[in-house]
Amino acid sequence: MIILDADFLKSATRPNEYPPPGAREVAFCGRSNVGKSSALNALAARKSLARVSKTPGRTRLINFFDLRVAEKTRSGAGRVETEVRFADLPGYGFASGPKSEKALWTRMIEEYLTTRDELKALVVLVDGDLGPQPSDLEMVRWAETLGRKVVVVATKLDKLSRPRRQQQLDKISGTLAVAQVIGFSAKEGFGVEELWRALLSL
Ligand SMILES: Nc1nc2c(ncn2[C@@H]2O[C@H](COP(=O)(O)OP(=O)(O)OP(=O)(O)O)[C@@H](O)[C@H]2O)c(=O)[nH]1
Ligand SMILES: [Mg+2]
Repeated sequence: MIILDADFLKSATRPNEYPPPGAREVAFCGRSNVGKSSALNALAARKSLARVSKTPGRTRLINFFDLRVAEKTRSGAGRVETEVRFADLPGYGFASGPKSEKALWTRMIEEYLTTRDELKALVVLVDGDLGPQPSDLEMVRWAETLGRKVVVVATKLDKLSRPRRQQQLDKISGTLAVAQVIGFSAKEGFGVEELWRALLSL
């Protein structure tokens, strides 16, 4: 994948602040600190397009990014350009912080996922080191109930030994009952092409 452009568009909390309809949207969701913003940066081939932090709860608003990418055609002679918009969501399951703030975050995410017409697919990121959590299962089932397409990604796989990686991918796909889980590392950069392919084939 060739990244032609990757730009921050705007931040939003409520529907009236969402950007007007543009390219089809892909939202990144998952528990706090799972690596949503890092995965977005890896796909965009930009180090710090979205803000990354060791402290969970870094992303507090819905951040929209516009990307323009190019793929070689099968023959290799030409290339196809595609525009896609990414929405980096705040994480769920953030344990500390005031209750009122947590309720606000939950509402922000729920409102976006239930009402946004432009949303074409949801990337649900699961911590590949930690393994699947009840909140991950809840998110996948809920997205399916909404009729949203889901792509499950296991992050931070660089932290596991090679033999453990496949075991963990199998465990995640089994627990979440999904056919495919993409093994990913923003740190080492693997899984990026596979995730792009999954997103563009939807
Ligand atoms: N080893 C390793 N660390 C990672 C990877 N991806 C993210 N991290 C680290 O995990 C921490 C959280 O990353 P973020 O991308 O900010 O996570 P997030 O899901 O956007 O977090 P919130 O916005 O707080 O919900 C940071 O310290 C990252 O450097 C990865 O693939 N491998
Ligand atoms: Mg983030």
